[in-house]
Amino acid sequence: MRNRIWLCLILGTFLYACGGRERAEETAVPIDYKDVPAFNADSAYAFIQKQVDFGPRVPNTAGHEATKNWLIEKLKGYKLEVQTQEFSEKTYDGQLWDLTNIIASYKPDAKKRILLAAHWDSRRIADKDSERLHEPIEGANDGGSGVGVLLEIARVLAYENPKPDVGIDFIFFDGEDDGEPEHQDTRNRAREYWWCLGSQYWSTNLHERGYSAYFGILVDMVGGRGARFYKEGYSVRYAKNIVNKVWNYGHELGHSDFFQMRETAELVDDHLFVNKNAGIPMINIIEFSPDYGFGHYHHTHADNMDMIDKRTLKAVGETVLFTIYQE
Ligand code: AHN
Ligand code: ZN
Repeated sequence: MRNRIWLCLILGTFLYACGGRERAEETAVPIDYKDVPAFNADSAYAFIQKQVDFGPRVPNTAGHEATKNWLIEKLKGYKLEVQTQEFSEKTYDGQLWDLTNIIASYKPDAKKRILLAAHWDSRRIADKDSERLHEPIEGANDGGSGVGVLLEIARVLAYENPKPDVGIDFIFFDGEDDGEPEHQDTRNRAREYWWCLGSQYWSTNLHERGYSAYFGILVDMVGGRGARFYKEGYSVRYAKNIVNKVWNYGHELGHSDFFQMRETAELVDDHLFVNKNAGIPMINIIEFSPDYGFGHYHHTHADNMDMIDKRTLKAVGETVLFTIYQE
């Protein structure tokens, strides 16, 4: 990949009024980017397929358990230091769910660290569909894609060169996608947010005392065909400079179709709790349009492999990988 992009800075055009002369001064300033290995979208795609093949990753089910074991083994195979955080939470309908956050560290002794996150559970209902509303979705994009992109980054760190200078912590949050159903008249007020159970737990019970990171990036629904990523509201509120940096990198890499320079609403997602409770500035790369909101597939049975596009995975994966290599 090119490691040098020339930025032409028009330093100034000076008009000399006296004498009527005009002089334009233009200087080309080279910006040295660190070299970055390739992000393999085929590999990320295969990781999504694998998750979908395990079945819905709904807590307290066999598919969830199988996916958990596969994820842990996979991350260990990439020579990461893997820790799990097991806990139980009550759901809005009174079930007790066994949840597991998975933390995998690259260069665990490096001081400067970047946190990369995705949720690995999937939704137990298809409440925005018109049929089979009470059946779990496959969650290829919602759940599968974020994990697929992060696993591919973990593979690159293990097998490709060069290596980044910073340490990286991957966090796979559990229990993200169990917000109350859309069509429901009585709210359970026992807790404020039923979404994001894993990140709510981790952000108030860090896996290591005093853990912090320079910044974090959450990826959620990053594989959809024709996806557009806008600057999400909480990301802008808590980590504006990181949003701008990542979006600018996306453009430099040629992914300006995907990374839209426009803001969208504030979305309750795992990054909110990482920002609020852990005090780590974390942005969210998520498909949510300021015009029509979530994609048509969202929380429906259309969230399957047919709507995953390797071009989207590549745009996001390349941009996130590039970002960590520049630190
Ligand atoms: C809201 O609907 C407010 N947050 C949903 C976050 C989410 C659900 N991400 C994936 N699924
Ligand atoms: Zn969801």
